Amino acid sequence: ALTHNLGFPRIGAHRELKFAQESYWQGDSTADSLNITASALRKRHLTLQHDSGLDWLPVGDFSFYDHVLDTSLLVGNIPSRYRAEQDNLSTLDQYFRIARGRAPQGTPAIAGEMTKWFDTNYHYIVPEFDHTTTFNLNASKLLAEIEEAKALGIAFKPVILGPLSYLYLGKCHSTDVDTLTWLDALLPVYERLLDRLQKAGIEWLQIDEPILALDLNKAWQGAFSRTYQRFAALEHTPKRLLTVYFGPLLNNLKTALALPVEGLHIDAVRGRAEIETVHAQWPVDKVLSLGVVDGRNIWRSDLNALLDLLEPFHEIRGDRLWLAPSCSLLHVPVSLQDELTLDPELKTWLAFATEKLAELDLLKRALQQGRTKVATELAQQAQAIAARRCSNRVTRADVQARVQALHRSPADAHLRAPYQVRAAAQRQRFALPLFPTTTIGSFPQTRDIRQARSRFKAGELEKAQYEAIMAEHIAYAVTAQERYGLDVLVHGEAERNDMVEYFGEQLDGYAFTRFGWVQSYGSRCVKPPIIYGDVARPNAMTVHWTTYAQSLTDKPMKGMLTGPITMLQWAFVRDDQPRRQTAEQIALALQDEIKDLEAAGIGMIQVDEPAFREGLPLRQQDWDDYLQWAVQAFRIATAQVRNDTQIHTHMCYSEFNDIMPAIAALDADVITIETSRSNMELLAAFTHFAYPNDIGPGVYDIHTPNLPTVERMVELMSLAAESIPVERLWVNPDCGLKTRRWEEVEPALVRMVEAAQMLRARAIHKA
Ligand code: THG
Ligand code: ZN
Repeated sequence: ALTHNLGFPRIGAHRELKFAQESYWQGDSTADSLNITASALRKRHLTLQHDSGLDWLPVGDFSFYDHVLDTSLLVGNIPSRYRAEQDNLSTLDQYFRIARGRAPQGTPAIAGEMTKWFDTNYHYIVPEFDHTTTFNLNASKLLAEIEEAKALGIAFKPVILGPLSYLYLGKCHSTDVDTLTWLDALLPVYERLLDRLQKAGIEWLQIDEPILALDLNKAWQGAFSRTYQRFAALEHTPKRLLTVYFGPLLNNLKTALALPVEGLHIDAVRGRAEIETVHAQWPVDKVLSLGVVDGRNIWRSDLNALLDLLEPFHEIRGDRLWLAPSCSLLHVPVSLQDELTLDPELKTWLAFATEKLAELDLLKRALQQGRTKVATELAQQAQAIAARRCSNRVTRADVQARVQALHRSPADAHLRAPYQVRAAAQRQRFALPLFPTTTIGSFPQTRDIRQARSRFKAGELEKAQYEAIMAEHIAYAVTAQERYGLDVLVHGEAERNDMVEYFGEQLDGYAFTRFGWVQSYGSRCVKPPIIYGDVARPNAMTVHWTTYAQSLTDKPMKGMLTGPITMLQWAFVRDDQPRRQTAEQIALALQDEIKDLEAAGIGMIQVDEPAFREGLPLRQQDWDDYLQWAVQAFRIATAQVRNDTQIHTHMCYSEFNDIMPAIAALDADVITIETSRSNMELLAAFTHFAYPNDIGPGVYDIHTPNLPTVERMVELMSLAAESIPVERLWVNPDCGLKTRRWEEVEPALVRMVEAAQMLRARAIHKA
C-alpha cells in the first residue's frame, strides 16, 4: 500500500498565515512579506508531511483566502463588476478585492458571496456565472507552487477542484440557468491545464469532485462521463486520481465506477458501507484510494479494526491500494504537539492532522511488513482506544438516565400552550409597541475586550479585575441601546469569546484546546470544542451576567443561549454514540439554564440556532430523520417555560424554503433571520408556508460597513408586511454585531429605530 494526503491545513499551527494576511490588509506589511510567510508555511507543511512517511503529498492546496476562489482565478472567471479595475492591480490585490470587497490597493467593491462548503464550518467564495462569463487558463499560482515543491525533491501530486464540482458550487444570478450550461466553455481550459501539467512532468493529478457525494440528477451524472472521457482522450495528461469525499456515492456509484480515470478515492469513513462494492467493481490494475482516517473529526482511529478490513484488499491490490484521510485535513487542527494543557489521558484519544498522518504510516507499515513487525506501536494505539471505550470520564449514569427518561415521556417537549395563548400572555406582560425593535445578541468585540480576556487567560489580570471590565462593557452596551431607543435589549456578549466555546467551557463532557484552530473563512478561525463525554451543566452559565444587565434597565433583557444543534454542529463530536443522543444531553443542560434564567426574572430568552440548516445531511433521504431529532432537541430545551416567557431564536445564511415545516415546529415565539441581502426574497418561504409565529426579517446586512438608510429599511419592512401580519413583525439587523465597530453600529441602529417609528405611524394611520 501507499499513502497520500488530500490537503493540509494552510493557516499554520499558530495561525501565522492569518496574522500575515491581516497585517497586509491593514497596510502594515508588504506583499513580499506576506509571500515569504506563505512560502515558509507551504515548505514547512510539505516537509512535515514528507517526514510523516507519506508517499504522495498534495500541492496547490494552499490558498491566500479560499481554494474555490483560487479555482475561479485559475480558469479566469472574474465577475464583471471587478473587471474594470483589474489592470491596475497586482494579482494579489485583485484576488483580495473579490474575496473581501476591498484590498490595500483599489476601490471598494461588493465582495464575492460566501457560503458553506458542504456540511463543514468552512466557507467558500461562490463562483459567479452570467452571459458575460468567459474562461481562460491562468495557472501561474499552481505552477509556482509546483516549482517550489520540485525544489524540495519530494513526490507530490497537484490538487485541483474538478470542473463539475466547480460549476455545481457556483451560481448564475442574472437568469435561472443551470450552471452546467458553462461546461462546454470551461472544459477546454481544464484540458489545457492537464496538457500543461503533463508537460511539466506531473505524473499524478488529484481532481476533487466532492459533489459525487450529493444527490445529482441524470444531467450532472451524464456530464461526469462526458467530461472525464474527454480528459482520457487527451494526448498529454497526467494520471487522474478522482477524489470523492464527505459521503458515500450511493446513486452516483455507477457513474463514478465507469469513469476513465487511473485512480479513485472514496470516503471510507462516511462511505464505510460501500467499500466492499467499490473494491469488487473497481479494476485491480487501477489505483483504489480508501479514505480510512476520519478527516472531519479528531478521534484516534482503531487501527486493528482497519487492518482487518484492509488486509484482504492489500493482498489483491498491493501498491495500487492507497490509504488517505477521508477528505482534506483542512477541517482539523494541525497538531497535538503544543497542547500542553490538555488533559493527558484525553490527549491519548485524539489525533489532529499530523497525528492522522502518523496513523496512515503505521497502517502502511503494518500492511507491508505484517502486524507483528509493528506490534508495539499497534498495541499502544489499541490501548488508547480501549481506555477511551471504558473510561468512567466518558459515561455518567445520571445523564444517561435523564436521557432515557426523556425517551419515555416525549410529551415533555410539548408542554407549552399554543402560540395564540402564549402571544396574548406575552403581550400583556411586555406591552411592546408594533414593530418592536431588537438586535440579535452581540455588540462589538472591541480591542479592549479581547485584550482584557487574553490578559486574564495569561494570568495578568485577576478574576475580579476582569469581571469589572466586562461589567463596564456590558453597562456601556445597555446604556447605548437605551439611548438608541431599542425596545428589547441584549447584554452584548462582551464576556464571550465565541458563542460555542463560551458554553462548552462551562459544561462537563467538553474539552478545550489551546491551538486547535480551524479555518472558517479567509483569515477567520474557530477553535471547536471537543465533546468527549456525557454532557452536564454543573452550574448556571449565563444567569450572573444576564441579571446584571437586566438590573441596569427597565426594558426587557433577552437571555442569550446557543442552541443544542449549533453546540453540536460547531464542535468535534464524540463518535461512540449517535449525534442525536449528544444533542439531547446538551438540550437538557440548556433546559436547566433556561429554567434558572426564568426563575431569575428574565422574561425573554433567545436560543440561537445559526447552524440548524447546515446540520442537514447532504442527502435528502436522511433529512427527515435529522429534522425530527433536531427539532425535538430544541423543544426539549425550550418547551418547559411559562406561557408568558418569550422564546426567541435566530438563524443565519439560511435557505429556509425546503425546511419551513421544521422551523415552524421549533415553535419559538419569535424568529429573527437573515434576509436583507436578498431583498426579502427569503420571506417567500415564510409566506408560502404561512409561518405561524412572530418573525424579525433582518432589515440590514451587518456583514458590510455600509450604513443602511431609513427609506430602505422601511421599504423592506413594508415588503414583509405584505405577506406577514404587522402584529407579528419585528425590526432587527440580520445578524449579531460583534464584528462591527461602535462607530458603525450606532448610526445604523438609530436609523433602524427611526424606521420602526415611521412604520408604526403608518400602521396606526391605516387602522
Ligand atoms: N462561532 C463558531 N462557528 C461559526 C461562527 C461562530 N461558524 C460560522 C460563522 N460563525 C463563521 N464566522 C466567524 C466569524 C468570526 C470569527 C470566526 C468565524 C472570528 N474568529 C476570530 C479570528 O479568527 O480572529 C477568533 C476569535 C477568538 O479569538 O476566539 O472572529 O461565531 N464556533
Ligand atoms: Zn446570524
